[in-house]
Amino acid sequence: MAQKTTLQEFESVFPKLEEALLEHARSYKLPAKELEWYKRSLETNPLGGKCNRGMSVPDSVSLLLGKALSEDEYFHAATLGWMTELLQAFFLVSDDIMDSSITRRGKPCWYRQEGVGMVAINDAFMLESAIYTLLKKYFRSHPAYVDLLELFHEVTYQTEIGQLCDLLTAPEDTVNLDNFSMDKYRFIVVYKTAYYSFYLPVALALHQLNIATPQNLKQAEDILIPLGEYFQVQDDYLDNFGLPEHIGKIGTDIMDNKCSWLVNQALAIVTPEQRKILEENYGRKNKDNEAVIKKLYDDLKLEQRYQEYEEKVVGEIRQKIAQIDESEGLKKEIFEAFLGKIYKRSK
Ligand code: DMA
Ligand code: MG
Ligand code: MG
Ligand code: MG
Repeated sequence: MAQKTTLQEFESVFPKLEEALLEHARSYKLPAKELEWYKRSLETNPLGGKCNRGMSVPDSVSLLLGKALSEDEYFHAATLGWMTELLQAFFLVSDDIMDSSITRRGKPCWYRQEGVGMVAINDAFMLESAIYTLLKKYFRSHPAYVDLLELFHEVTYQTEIGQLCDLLTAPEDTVNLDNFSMDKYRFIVVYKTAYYSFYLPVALALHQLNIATPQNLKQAEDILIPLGEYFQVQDDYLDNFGLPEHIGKIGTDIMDNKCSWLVNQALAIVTPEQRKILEENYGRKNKDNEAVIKKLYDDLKLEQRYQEYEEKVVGEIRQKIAQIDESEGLKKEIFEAFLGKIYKRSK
């Protein structure tokens, strides 16, 4: 029988990885002050989240094996999970700068913390480097070492082209609603979110067990990418309709001129008068303009439209899961576990 990990068990692996990263920095004789800085970044940025992505690596490995993991199997799976969380930390530190965000996980964003500022850019790079330090230390002799390396590189690139498109579709000084479309939206969210959040953990689990094939990787991708798209629609919905106490962050999409799911839905149903309201208030760095858009979203009943979307897309994803051919080595429960964690989420 497979066994699900707990946040406590998963977090208990981190101190050993942190020590390995600090030891690696010490081997370069990094001075004490900078070592302390790196430690502070490592203890702030990868921690404090739900760890859904990271924990899904040991959970998937356990489901693939159909048994509870040995201590060594768990350690390696959790290490791959923490590498996913380090990748996420690297993206979030930089995303919060680029999105001018205020809070993350209920605290000020890293770049807004005491004395940090733009040093955060270098801290983001160092969080990315930490992935490869750990990969080398713990997987150098694993038969899938090169596959794991290439996977992290490819998924990083995919996330970066998604972020590029997200940013260039949301210029700070010019609002042009004609730049938005659901096709553009899909490109952005599939690349900026779905690959690293959903495909990566399952691909890592398959590689850890040396059972990845082009077939099962493709099967996993065909379900996990739509699942990741749904997850980012939820993120966009919660940016406006979620409670900061729940989501740990304050929404910025309206002021940031983002090609969000909500604005695309609004554009599909507005009257010419309402479109004018959008044109005159969207993407302005001003609370009053933002309030006008929030009111418009309420008038357009976007909350209800989101709930209809959610039921429809979840039905489609459940169907896809039911159709999986498990003879390629995958297990339906892997995908059911992901869906169960995000369905109707409020944080
Ligand atoms: C999320 O986009 C994508 C990455 C790569 C962090 P986002 O800016 O909507 O995320 P958040 O709402 O968490 O700032
Ligand atoms: Mg953001
Ligand atoms: Mg962003
Ligand atoms: Mg968001």
